[in-house]
Amino acid sequence: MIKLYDFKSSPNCQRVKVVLAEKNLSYETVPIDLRAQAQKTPDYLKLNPYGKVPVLTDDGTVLYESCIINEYLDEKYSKPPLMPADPAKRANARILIDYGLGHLDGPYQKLRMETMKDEKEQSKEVIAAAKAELRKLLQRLETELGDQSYLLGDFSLVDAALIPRFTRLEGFGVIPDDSLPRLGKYVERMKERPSVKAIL
Ligand SMILES: N[C@@H](CCC(=O)N[C@@H](CS)C(=O)NCC(=O)O)C(=O)O
Repeated sequence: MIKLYDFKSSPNCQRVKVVLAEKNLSYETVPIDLRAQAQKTPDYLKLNPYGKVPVLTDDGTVLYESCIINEYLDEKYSKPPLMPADPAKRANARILIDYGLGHLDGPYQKLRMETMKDEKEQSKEVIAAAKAELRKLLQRLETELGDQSYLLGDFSLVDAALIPRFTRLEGFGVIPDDSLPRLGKYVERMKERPSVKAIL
């Protein structure tokens, strides 16, 4: 039986839940209350020494790091496949995930931290600059999408990895934007998928 140690609103848990749903896998959820620091208890640290969610266990296999968990699920439960068969295309998929999560992270965290401040203390300039930088970086994904429905053509681990970030970018008002028309429609399309609806 698969178990997911989960915090409901965590984007890192959400991307794993999207893949579990896309593969129609049943699993048990173990709620971990991050506000109560349940991720830092000695027992939890035995599962994930980083002290973070998610953790996924599967018949004695214990895994952490959401994108690594998703690759494991795709390799072990291969239907439907969520990565291309071709090694070069697989590598490109990983580049897109790294781009969307890693490369965008600087301005994304800047925006997040600034908007978490008291409204009076927020800098409009910092917020506007972070949004502009994010929109500039998102052009790469706008181009990658082209006329396709999903980032690799068919739904893949790339879409699952990035959707929690896109929904947050939407929450911050970065998207939709006139400069990113395809991405805007893509996020709407993604939100119609049952696996994504379930995490919203
Ligand atoms: N790279 C990790 C990041 C995991 C992560 O940062 N999880 C957050 C929740 S979204 C967490 O557990 N934060 C609590 C903490 O750091 O103490 C992954 O992809 O799984």
